[in-house]
Amino acid sequence: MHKFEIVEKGVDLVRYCVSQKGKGLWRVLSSFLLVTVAQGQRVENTTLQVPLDQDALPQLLSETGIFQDLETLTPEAGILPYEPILAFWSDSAIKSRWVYIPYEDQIGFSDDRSWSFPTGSIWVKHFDLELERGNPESRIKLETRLLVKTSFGVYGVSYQWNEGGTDATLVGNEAVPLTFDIIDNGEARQQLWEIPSRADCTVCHTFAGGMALSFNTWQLNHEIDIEGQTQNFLTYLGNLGILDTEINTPEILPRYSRAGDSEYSIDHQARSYLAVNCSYCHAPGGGPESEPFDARPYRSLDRTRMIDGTANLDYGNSLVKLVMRGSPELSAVFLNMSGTVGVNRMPPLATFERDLEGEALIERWIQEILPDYLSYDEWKAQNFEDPNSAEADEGFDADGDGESNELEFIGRTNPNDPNDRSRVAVRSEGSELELIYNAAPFAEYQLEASEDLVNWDRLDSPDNPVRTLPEGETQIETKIPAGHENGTPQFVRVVATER
Ligand SMILES: [Ca+2]
Ligand SMILES: [Ca+2]
Repeated sequence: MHKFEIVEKGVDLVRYCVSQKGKGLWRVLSSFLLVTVAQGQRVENTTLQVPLDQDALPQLLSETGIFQDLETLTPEAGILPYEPILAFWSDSAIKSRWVYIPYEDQIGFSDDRSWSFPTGSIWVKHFDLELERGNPESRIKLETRLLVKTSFGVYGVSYQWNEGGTDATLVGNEAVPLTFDIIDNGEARQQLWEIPSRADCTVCHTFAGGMALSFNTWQLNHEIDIEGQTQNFLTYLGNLGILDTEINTPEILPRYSRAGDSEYSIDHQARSYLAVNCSYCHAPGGGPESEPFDARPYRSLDRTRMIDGTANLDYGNSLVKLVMRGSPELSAVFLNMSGTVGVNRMPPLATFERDLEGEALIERWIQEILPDYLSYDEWKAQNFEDPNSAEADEGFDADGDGESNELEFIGRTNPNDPNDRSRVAVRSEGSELELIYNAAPFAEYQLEASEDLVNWDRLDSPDNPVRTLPEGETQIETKIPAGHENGTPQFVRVVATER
């Protein structure tokens, strides 16, 4: 029999600490974290002819030394294929990607912010188009773009493929508009495409956006097939020494979700979509239209300033806000995506075709999910007679139940009722311990561990991913890895973060 003691703490965001008394001690063991990894070694590249000075670029893709076989797009040594979790919308084009980080240089890793890249890093993105949607036989090679990290920023260029698909030629400074006859859903129509100008590349590939937009923890924290083995791409990069740190427990790091990924809330899916498709501009310093909102994924919804935010374009209706809860038809963020009401479809570059799946996700988020959203100010106005009193402050515990008002806000409990607060139930089965807690729709949850109740770190276990409330649920269940160790008690708490 295991015996548990629940220790309640009144510190901000410390919900419950669970310690086991007696012999068996819950712990986090690196031996649980054994993962199969490809025994890949970093290989030096000796073929690349991609200079830091874009004026000295070779005229043909075949001369860049990126691919050893242009037909199959097999890269040269030291150039790694990769895939993001959530691809930026590119008008149904099929994209393939590779990265090169200069040998012996490393990426400066960050859990949830932009990474820093060594000068000479190269990202290669290749675009195919199916002239008949859904028919792989109709695939043609369109263009192959390079993004090169220079000492002071990045430059972007493109190589346009010839009709035979045998080689591609460097495109000049100007954009190249193209038109294709395609068959979409059995109907013949035309699809516009534009090879971006060099200046266009750096409109989106900004410092604020992290330069290489899809090369970060959020996008790469997933399992992909590498050299015939399935493994986490972050772990792989860490093991190769391409990252400046090893990633042994990628599960605890953030990641984006795709539309329809039921392990994540609709809110998480929608925020992922907006982060990928909007935040490279819609973030401070992100570009000419960076204001009025900030779509970066780690911002709480309140701090994105989307809810009831003033839209640059209100479609002639003063009721239109950036996001109007419950009303997609009054939400500029949604209207701008579809472009059916005006001509101002977003994003303004690199797309001529609507993303119907993305639109459906954002529409549903605004219509069905956001009506339940409250900012802290709105919540305290509903819960306190005088919302401006010190008693209504985030840090205050108005009902003395050990939870700050902020915590009650995140958990949607009553800040004036000491009997209403977040609860964590503990269930043990065999050697497993499970925490069950009520979760709120606009929060993320993750476990932290401590040996002294003072210093807390994320519980370093594959069982501890960032959790959001799954659709149709009210509770989250999280396992704690169990074991017997050196006699040091392991305390665990659930941390709720506003999203
Ligand atoms: Ca309280
Ligand atoms: Ca309470």
